Amino acid sequence: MPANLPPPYLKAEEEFRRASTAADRLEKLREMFRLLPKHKGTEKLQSDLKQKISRLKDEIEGSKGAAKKSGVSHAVPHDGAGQVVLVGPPNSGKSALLAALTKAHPEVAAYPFTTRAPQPGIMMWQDVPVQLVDLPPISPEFLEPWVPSLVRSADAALLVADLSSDDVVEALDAVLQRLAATKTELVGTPPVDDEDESLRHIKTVMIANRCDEPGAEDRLAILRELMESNFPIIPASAQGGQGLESVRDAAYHLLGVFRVYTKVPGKPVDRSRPFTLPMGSIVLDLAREIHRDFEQTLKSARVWGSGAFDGQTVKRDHELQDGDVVELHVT
Ligand SMILES: Nc1nc2c(ncn2[C@@H]2O[C@H](COP(=O)(O)OP(=O)(O)O)[C@@H](O)[C@H]2O)c(=O)[nH]1
Ligand SMILES: [Mg+2]
Repeated sequence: MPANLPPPYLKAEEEFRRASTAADRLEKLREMFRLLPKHKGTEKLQSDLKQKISRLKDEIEGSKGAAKKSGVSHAVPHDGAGQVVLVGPPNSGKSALLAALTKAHPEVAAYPFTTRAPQPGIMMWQDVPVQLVDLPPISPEFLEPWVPSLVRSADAALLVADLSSDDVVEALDAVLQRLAATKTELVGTPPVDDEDESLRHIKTVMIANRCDEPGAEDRLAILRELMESNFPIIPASAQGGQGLESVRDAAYHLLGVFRVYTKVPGKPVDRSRPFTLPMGSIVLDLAREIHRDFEQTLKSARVWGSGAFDGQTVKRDHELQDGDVVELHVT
């Protein structure tokens, strides 16, 4: 958590923690968003607050609206280090990418609209599990009503382009426009000072899929010319395997997290499962992640790894680095 949050914000946060109804919690979250200074250092917090507001709003509306009547909820509980949705026009290869990168077995077919429900799968990036979620396509004529809220509650998106189609750019524009109409904007770089609490920016990388198909190279050149200023573009083929390792890297790096390993005093490091924390996290953030009570009881920590650190004792506000090994000392 960034230091120096203003007292009115902290007060609202305290009231949020104590709020007992969903409506009160929503009101407090909105107040926190209003009171939060908007700058680079609070970027992650801004995005977390918007995500929480969006989810809580869905929850409140869902419990009185259509979802309850039909008994169907399409929400996908987050898993792993973060959730990345696969978004794009029909037949671009979203399901094929999920199948190539995870152990999930979505239906992949040459006809559009094969995917009807969200399909999650776990992709490994080194030793970190990342959740990918395959979604139904978005086109000028077609948008499942629950898709925007799933995109809004994700941590990031892969926008999948179809390099086998001459309409590749128009199809992507339609996807972006339909989502924007629901106040959901896919962007390469989210703004750091956005004051509109209802507008969600989702950090996105474009995957130019089906790069093995005839004519793909020319279409890729056009795509780069028109859209590379908005999104990083990674050419790939779910079928041929080209570019898939870059897609894997991109999906992980979109999450903006790093890894920390923990050890108990006198015991070896637990390498089986890294903790993933938002960039810039400090020892206290790790402690909170492990156990609520550690916030109060944490005294100091020892860190191995980053730079000069080889078991040095550090303070609670010491900033951690990727790959650090941390031993927490509590009272
Ligand atoms: N040549 C080629 N075909 C692909 C690639 N990715 C998907 N396809 C084919 O494109 C069609 C649509 O794929 P699918 O994953 O169902 O698309 P979705 O509608 O975006 O989920 C299927 O026939 C796939 O086999 C690729 O990278 N190269
Ligand atoms: Mg599909």
